Amino acid sequence: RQPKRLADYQPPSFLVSKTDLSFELDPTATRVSATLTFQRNGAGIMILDGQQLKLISLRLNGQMLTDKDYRLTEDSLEIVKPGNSGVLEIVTELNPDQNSALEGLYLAEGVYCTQCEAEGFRRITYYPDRPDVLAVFTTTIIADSSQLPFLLSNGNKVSETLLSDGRTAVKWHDPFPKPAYLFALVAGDFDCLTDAYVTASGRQVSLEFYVQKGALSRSHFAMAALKRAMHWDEQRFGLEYDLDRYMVVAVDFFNMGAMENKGLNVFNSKYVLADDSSATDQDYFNIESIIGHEYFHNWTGNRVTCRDWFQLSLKEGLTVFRDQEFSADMGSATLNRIEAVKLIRTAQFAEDASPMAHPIRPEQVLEMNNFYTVTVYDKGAEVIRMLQTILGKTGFNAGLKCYLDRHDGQAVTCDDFVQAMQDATGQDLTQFRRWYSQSGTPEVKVQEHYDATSARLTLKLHQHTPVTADQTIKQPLLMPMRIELLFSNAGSSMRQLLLLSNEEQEFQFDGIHEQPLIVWLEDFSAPVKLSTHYQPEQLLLIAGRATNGFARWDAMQQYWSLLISKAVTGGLLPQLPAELVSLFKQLLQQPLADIALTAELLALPDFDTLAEQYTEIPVDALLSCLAHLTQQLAEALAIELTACYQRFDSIAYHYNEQGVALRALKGRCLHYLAFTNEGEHWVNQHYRQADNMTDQLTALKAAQYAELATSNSLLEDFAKRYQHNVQVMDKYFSLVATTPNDAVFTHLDRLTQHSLFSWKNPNRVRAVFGAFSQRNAKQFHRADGRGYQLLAQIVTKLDPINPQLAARLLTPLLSWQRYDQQRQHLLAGLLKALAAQASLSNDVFEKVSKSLP
Ligand code: DPP
Ligand code: ZN
Repeated sequence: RQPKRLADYQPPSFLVSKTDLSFELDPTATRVSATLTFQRNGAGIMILDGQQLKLISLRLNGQMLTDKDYRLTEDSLEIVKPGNSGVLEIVTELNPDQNSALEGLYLAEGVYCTQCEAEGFRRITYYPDRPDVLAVFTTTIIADSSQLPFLLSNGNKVSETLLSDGRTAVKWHDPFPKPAYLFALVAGDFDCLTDAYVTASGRQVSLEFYVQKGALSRSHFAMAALKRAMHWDEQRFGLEYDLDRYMVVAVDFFNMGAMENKGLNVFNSKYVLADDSSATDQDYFNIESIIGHEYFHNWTGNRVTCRDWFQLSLKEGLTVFRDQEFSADMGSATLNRIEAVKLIRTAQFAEDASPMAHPIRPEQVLEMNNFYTVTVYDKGAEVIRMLQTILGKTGFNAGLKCYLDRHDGQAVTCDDFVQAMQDATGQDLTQFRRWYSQSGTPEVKVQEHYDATSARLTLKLHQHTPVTADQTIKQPLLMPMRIELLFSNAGSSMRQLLLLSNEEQEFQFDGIHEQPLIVWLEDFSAPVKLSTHYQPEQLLLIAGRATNGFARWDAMQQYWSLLISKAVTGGLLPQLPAELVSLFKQLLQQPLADIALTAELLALPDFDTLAEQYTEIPVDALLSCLAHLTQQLAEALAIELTACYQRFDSIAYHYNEQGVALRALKGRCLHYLAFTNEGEHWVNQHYRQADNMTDQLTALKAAQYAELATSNSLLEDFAKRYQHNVQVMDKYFSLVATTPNDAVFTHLDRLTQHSLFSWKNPNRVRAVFGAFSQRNAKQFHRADGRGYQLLAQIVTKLDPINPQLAARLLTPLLSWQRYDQQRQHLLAGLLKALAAQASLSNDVFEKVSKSLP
C-alpha cells in the first residue's frame, strides 16, 4: 500500500470542462451514464479513478471502445489513446443498497444519497476524482416519482419530464465549475420546509429543507440559523450567496456532520432536527454552527477550493474559523472560546502526541478520510485566528477579500492563501508559514524579571516544539502572545500583544512602577502549552481580576491542574485549600454579571484536559482526584450550592444566551449537589420539573456520575418517554454507555440488541461506542483491558461494514504509549492482533500500522 505525498503533486494531464450525468435509479443496479468533455492539460496518460464499479460500456467521440482501447484495474481506468480533446461516454452500474460504507451513492431507509468528499465520486463513475479538475455539471435523475417524489442535485432545476415508461426525469444544472467532491444527488420522499432570503444586493434565494416525514416542525430552528448565517456573512465579510436555490437535506445515515455540496447540502439529521422537547442547548448550538459552517463553505471551499487534499485545511481551518466567529457573534464569545480551547487541549494535543501526528497540511496520506482531523480543522482554525490576531481584523478582512478575488473559480493551496494575506497587508508572513508544515504542540516557557530601580519589566520567552511521530526537526514559530499586566490598584492594567518569533526572546517594558501580575495568553492567542511559575494564590487573583473572560477561566483550570499534579506526584488525594473554598462561595453567592462564565469558573478540568498534561497518563490517580475533589466541593459548599441553585427560578425554556447561562449554572450546582446527602432529592426534582432536554440530561448525568440509586429508574423513564425519537434515543444510548461501573459491559451488549440499533448506522454506533471509548474513562481504561478489548472487537466488526467509521472509533487505542506498562502491554497486543488481520481497509491499516513500532 503506497501513501501519496504532497511533494509528488503533478497537475492533471487532462481537464474536464463539462460533466453530464444521468442516473437511472435502482436499489441494486443503478445505471450511471457520464459524458465527459475533456482537454489535454499536460503530458501523461489518461487515468480515471474508479472503485467498486461495473463498467458497462465506454465510447470515445461516439466510437465504442473495446478492451484493447483501455486498461481496467481495481481502482482505475486508463484510456489508451484519448487524443488531445474529446468526449468520453462511460456507463457504469452500481449497487446503492449494498453500500454500507456510505461513500459514493447509497440507499438507506428508502433515500438515495451521495457523499463524495473526499474520494467518493470514483464509486459513482470513472473520473479524474481530484479537486483540481473543475467541471460544469448537468445531472439528470430518472426514477419512479411515486416512490421518490424528490429528485435533487446541485444548482438550478432545468426540467422535469414524465417519460413514456411512467418514470420521471429531472434535470439539474450547476453553472459554477466544481470538483467532483462537491457533486450531490438525493432522491426520496420528504417533508419540505421552504422559505426565502433576499441577499444584500437583492437576489431572491429560495431556501428548502428536506427532512424525514413528520419532522417538519423540527426544522424551523435550522432554517432560521441559515438565514442568520447568510446575513452574517454579508455583514462581516461582504459575501453573498450565488445561486437561486439553497437546499439542505437531513439524513440519518451519514458518516460526517454535514457536507457542503454546491447548492445541496447534505446533513446528518442530528444537526438539523431540533425542538425544545428533544434538543439540548448544545444541540441548538451545534446546529447553528454547522449550518453556518456548511453555508460559509460556499465561498471558502466551493468558489475557491483546494488544489489537492493535502490542502484540506485551506477550506476547513478557514471555515471552522468563520463558523466560530459567527457563533461568537450569535452567543457568548467567551463561552465559545472556552469550548474551542477545550477541544484543542484535549483531542488536538492528544493527536499531536499520537502516532497519527501531522501538520495542519499533512505531507503523506494513505487514506484521505483519516485526515479529517481536529488538527486539520481545529488547529487549522487556530492558525487562521493567529493571522487575524497578527494582522488585526481590518487587515485580515482585506486579506480574505484579496484571496477570494484573486482565486475565485480556482483550486489553490494554503500558500496561495497566506500569500494573499501577505500581499493585502504588507506583513511578511514567511516564518508564519511554518505553522502549515510543522506538526506538534509548541511549549512556551515564560520568565519575568522586575527591576524596581529602573522601573523596568523584562519578560523572557522560550519556545520549543517537541518531536512528533512524523517529524524530528522543529523550528521556532511566529506566535502572537496576548498578555495583560495587572497592577495592585484594582482596575488598573495594561494589555499587550507580543510577537514571539525566536526560540528565545526578551520583551522589555519601561515605566512600570510596581511589579505586575501577568496574565499570559489571553484568549489562547496561540495553540501552545504554556508553562508559568504561578503560585496558586496568583491564579485565583487572575481568575477574579483578568479583563479577558477566557483568561479567568483558564487561571482556574491551571489552579486545579497544579493542585492535582502535586497530589499525583505525592501519591495522595488533593485537599481543598481554604482560599479556593472562599472564592467558590463568593461566586455562588454573587455570580458574576456573566452567569455563563461563572458556571465555567466553577468547573473542574475534565479528565482529557488533565491527561494531556502528562507524558504517561496516570489514569487511576486522575480519576480518583476528580471524584474526590467533586465530593469535597459538594460537602464544603452544600449550603451555598443549594442557595445558588434555588436563587434562580427556572424560566420557561427558550434557547437564548440568558437561558443557556442559567441552565448551565444551575446544572453545575446540581452536578455537585448530587454528591451531597440530599443528592437523590435534587436530581429527582430537577428531572421531574424539567421542561426541556438540557435539564433532563443534566439530571441524568449528575445521577450517573454520583452513582445514585435513582439513576437507573430515571434512565428507564427517559428511554420509555423518548422511544420514538431516534435522535433522543442516541442520547440515551450514550448515557448508558457512560455507566461508570462493571455493569456497562452487559448494558452495551443489550444496546446492540435494541430495536433501534444498527451496525450500519454511524450515529447509533457512535452514540454507543464513541461515548464508551471517549467519555467513559473509568471503564474504557480499566486496568484489566476489558474496555480496550471491546473496542478492538468493535473496530474489527465494523471495518468491513464502514471503514471510515471503524478507523475513527479506533483512535483512542492508538496512543498506547501514553499509559503505564500494564496498559501498554494490553494495547500493543490488541493493535498487533488487528494489524495481523487479513483484508484490513486502508483506513484502519494506516492508523494501526503507524501506531506499531
Ligand atoms: N464534513 C465536512 C465539513 O463540512 C466536509 N467538508 O467540514
Ligand atoms: Zn467543513
